[in-house]
Amino acid sequence: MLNTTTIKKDFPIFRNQQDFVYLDSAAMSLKPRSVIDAVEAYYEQYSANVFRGIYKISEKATKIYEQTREKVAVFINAKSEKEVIFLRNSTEAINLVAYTWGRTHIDKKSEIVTTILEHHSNFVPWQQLIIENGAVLKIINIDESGKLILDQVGQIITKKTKLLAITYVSNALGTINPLREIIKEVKRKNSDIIVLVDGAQAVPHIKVDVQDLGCDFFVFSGQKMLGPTGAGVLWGREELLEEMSPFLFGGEMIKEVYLDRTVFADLPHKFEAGTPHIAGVIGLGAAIDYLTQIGMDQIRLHEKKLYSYAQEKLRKLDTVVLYGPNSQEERSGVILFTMKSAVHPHDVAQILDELNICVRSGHHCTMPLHERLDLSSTIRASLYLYNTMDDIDKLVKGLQRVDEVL
Ligand code: C6P
Repeated sequence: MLNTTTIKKDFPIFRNQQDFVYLDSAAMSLKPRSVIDAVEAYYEQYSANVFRGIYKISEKATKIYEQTREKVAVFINAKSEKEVIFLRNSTEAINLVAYTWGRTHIDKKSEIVTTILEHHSNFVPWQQLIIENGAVLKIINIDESGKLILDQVGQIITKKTKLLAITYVSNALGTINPLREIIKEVKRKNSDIIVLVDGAQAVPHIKVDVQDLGCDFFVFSGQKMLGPTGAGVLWGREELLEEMSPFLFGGEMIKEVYLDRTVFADLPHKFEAGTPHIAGVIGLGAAIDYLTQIGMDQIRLHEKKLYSYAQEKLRKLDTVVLYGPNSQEERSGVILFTMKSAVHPHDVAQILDELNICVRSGHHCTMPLHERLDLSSTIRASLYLYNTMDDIDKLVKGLQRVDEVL
């Protein structure tokens, strides 16, 4: 297990919130001192715009902003930092692809394939596109354990399929999709298919290698991986990004502007119109340093052990129903459950909050998945590197309290 006593000391919130059990990192991770310091240093010491000034503090801001791009490229094993685009979050990144690549390549004769596991951010942009242009949206289902029915993958792909939009890790069931195999199979059936991976719940928790996965686009959000809000990433294969038109037009995404035409900037700046979230990106760089120093393999191991422990304790409790795959290898540290007594998840979350335990209740932005599970609402406790077995014990005690109260 990770040394959580030391790790907790790195996160000021644990000093500011007494007896605080944070089990909602899938929604938003906590921030270590080093990330807060990096953001503060930018605002206090060199808060200039990037790429615009030829004075020292602007050059420093540009250098550190661009260094983060290099860090991201190494972190996800991109071929080049030109393939790393800074945007606000995963949602914006998926919309960028839907509006640029999607609206150029997908027409009414096309098919898009996605899965029932998707977060709304990797579902609604494609649904809206097919409503607009008459293309077909096909959905890969899950089995009773919450894993994708892999036989359906090969069957659903046709010559008309243009895109597979798929999550790496489900934010609700915690399922880790065997992406490498899925992508291999999909491309074997139709080598022209473009694969977009929603990595929002993967990058913070497991080692990601975009080249090894064989995908074409990959998105993630800094705020779920110890970084500030408002700084996320779109990674795309260089050839694809090169041929795509810009999403937003304006400052910094241009090379030359004439009265009748504009020559756009080279990658990655072509997709970063306007002043970016400089402090956020710099903070993301510090978050990557922190995660790298701890080690992604160690983080994954820690979460696996915690989930195992939680699974055992919650099963013994016999008042909850757990959802998602059983095996630690096939799932992340997301614990999704309902109470056998049919207490409403919001009531459970409220009672837990009275005990300073933060969990999420509702549909977790996965309404189609909840409909598939025949549930309108669930409770989700999600783990990260600062969580401990003691946190799980407190959750279990909290749920016993729920049973007493309701
Ligand atoms: N899921 C959760 O509590 P943004 O908001 O753009 O940073 O991330 C969107 C998103 C996309 N894909 C997946 C798999 C996600 O889990 C999320 C965000 C949060 O589950 C907030 S709804």
